[in-house]
Amino acid sequence: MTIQKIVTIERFILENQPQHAVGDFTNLLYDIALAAKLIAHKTTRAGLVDILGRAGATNIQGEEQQKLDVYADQIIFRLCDHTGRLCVMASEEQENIVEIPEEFPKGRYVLIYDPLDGSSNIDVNVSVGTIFAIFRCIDWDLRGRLEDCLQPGKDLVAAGYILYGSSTMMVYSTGNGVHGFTLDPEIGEFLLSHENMMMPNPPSYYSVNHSYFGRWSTGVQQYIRWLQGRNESEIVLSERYIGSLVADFHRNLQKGGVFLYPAETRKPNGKLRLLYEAAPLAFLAKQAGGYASNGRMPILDIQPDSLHQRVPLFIGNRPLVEMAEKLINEHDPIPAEG
Ligand code: AFP
Repeated sequence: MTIQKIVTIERFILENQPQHAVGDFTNLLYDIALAAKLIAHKTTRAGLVDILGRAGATNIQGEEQQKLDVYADQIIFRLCDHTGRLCVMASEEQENIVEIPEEFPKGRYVLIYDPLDGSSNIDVNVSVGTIFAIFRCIDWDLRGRLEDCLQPGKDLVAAGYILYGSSTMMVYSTGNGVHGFTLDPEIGEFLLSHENMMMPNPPSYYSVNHSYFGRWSTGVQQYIRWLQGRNESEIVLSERYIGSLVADFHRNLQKGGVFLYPAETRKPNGKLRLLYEAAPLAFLAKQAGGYASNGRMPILDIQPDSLHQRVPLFIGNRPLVEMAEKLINEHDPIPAEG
């Protein structure tokens, strides 16, 4: 009988930390793993809110119940503000950058996070996720500024997500492959379950919200027809769409495919955020052999100009994403500047 090695996330991070990583970076990943456990503990109890009290209602102790996305936001902030590892944070839940309080030391890294993406799915017991991205602080002598957060995805030093699904999983990359860990709730540890994840070929799925079909550009409509195996393509893909980005991305990472949230007439830049969603997942896709584009250029090359900037997203197996670029370039006029 072969005995499989059991590797905890702590051990894996320590043994695989990149050359450039200092202790702070390794510990920052531990902090995120701990936040993931605390958030998972709450999300798995979310179905009990009707019995135990709704968000916004008052619980037995007279305390206000928090919404889960607010809770997740505060957990990450409170775990990371005082450690001396960060110079600044930015959260999808907050309008402006989240400064490190003056009383705490300043660190070398920038943490960008979407604390609970897809939170409208929680009420119906569908998977949600946390997405995170780590940059280096631009000027180590200064306290963190907006400029530290507005870096292109190609400068990321790490990115990942936590999926709160039938199991809780943490998937991350420090630029040396994509690795997945499953939380064993009995012992409270993330254990290595998916080492070196690569998008398989041939791919299996395409994922999109079809209800916007009439509001997409001609190029995107042509692309959808191509994905469906029409227009003489030889593609054989099934459609799967959850409407929870982390879950949709995670499925396609394991089964191969493409996820798209294009621009449409009512959302000229799409819905998803460049810094909190698109760039970190683009970093992971690249590490897994895939590719992400806004339909014209790589997501990782886009220089953000504001914290909550939105971007059209095409992400998955490279040939599938490149076909989107081709059809968009052939059929759609280049949007005017400004
Ligand atoms: P919520 O956080 O409002 O649930 O939005 C989730 C999300 O940002 C992303 O996770 C999904 O991929 C996308 O929106 C789904 O949007 P549509 O409902 O327009 O398809």
